[in-house]
Amino acid sequence: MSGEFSFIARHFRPLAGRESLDLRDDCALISCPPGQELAISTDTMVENVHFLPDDPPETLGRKLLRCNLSDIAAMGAAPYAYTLNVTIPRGPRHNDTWFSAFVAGLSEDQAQYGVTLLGGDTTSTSGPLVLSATVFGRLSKGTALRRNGAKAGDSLWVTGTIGDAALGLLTLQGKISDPSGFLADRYRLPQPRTGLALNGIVHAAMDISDGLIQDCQHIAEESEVAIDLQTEAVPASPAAKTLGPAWLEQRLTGGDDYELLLACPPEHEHSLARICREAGVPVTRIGSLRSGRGVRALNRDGQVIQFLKGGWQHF
Ligand code: TPP
Repeated sequence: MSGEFSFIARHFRPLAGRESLDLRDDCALISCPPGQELAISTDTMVENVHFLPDDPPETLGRKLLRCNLSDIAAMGAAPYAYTLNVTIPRGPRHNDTWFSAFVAGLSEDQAQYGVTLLGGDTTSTSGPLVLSATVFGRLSKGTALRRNGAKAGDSLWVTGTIGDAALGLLTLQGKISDPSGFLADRYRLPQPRTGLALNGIVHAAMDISDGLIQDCQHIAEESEVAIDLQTEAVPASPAAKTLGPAWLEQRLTGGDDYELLLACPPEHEHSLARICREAGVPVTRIGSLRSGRGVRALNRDGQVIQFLKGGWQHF
C-alpha cells in the first residue's frame, strides 16, 4: 500500500460510515428518502487565518466539523455526514501522533453530533495547514430556514453569548487576560446549535461567523428590512463581563461565535423560548425589525453607536 493509502486506512477509515463504501471507491453513495432534501455546506480553515499554529490537533478537527455543523443548524437541518480534505505541510510536525490526536477529536464529535465520514482528499504542501470539510444535513423538503424570510414586526434573537471567541483569540495572542481559560476554549471549540427544531417557528435564521453586526446586515439585506440592535441586550458570558464595556465593539464585530441569529414573529416568541429552554440553549431577544434598510446599533439611551468595522472581511 502506498503512503497515502495506508495513511487514509490508518487514520480515516475508522471514522468512515457505511455510505463511504469504506473509503475504497471513487465516490460515496448516499440516498435521500422521498420528501426529504439535503442541506450541504462547506468551510475551509487555514492556519493563521482561522486557527493558531499551536492550537491542539484534538480541537482543530472538532472546530472544523463544528463550524460546518453550525451552518447545518442555521438551515434547520439535522446533521448526517461529512467529507474531509486535509492539506498537510511537509515536515516533522504533522506526523502520526498529530493525526491520531486530530482523528480522536473528530471521532468524539462524530459520536456527539451523529455524523460519519463519507470521504475526502489528502494532499501535502510547502504552505500552511489547510483543513476543509463539507457537511450534509437532512430536512423535510421545503422547510429550510433561510436568511430572506424576516419581516418588519419580527423580533431579533440570538442563542448563547456573543463575543467570547473573538476575545478568546485576543487572550491566546497575549493581548488580554482571562485566567478562567473560558474565552480561549470558546475560540477553539464552538458550540453549534444543532437539534433545535425551529422550522415553522422563526422567519429567518443564520449562524454568526463574521461578527454579529455584519451578520445582522446579511439578514437585513436578504430580507429587505431594517434592524435595530439593542447592544445592551446582547448577552455576554461572565468571563466577557469581567473585561468590562470597553470590549463591546470587539464582541459585536469579532466573529467566530457560531451562535444562531433568528428573526421571530410575535406569535411564536413563546414557542422559540420554550424550544430553546427544553434543549438547554440560552436564547435572548436583542432587537427588532422594521421596514426600511440597514442595521442600527443602539445604546441604552437609543442613540446610534458607530463601530469602526462591521465584522470579518477576507478580502
Ligand atoms: N485570526 C485567527 C488566527 N483566527 C481567527 N479565527 C480569526 C483571526 C478570525 N476570523 C478568521 S475567519 C473569520 C474570523 C472571525 C470569519 C469566519 O470565517 P469564514 O471563512 O468567513 O467562515 P464562513 O463565514 O464562510 O462560515
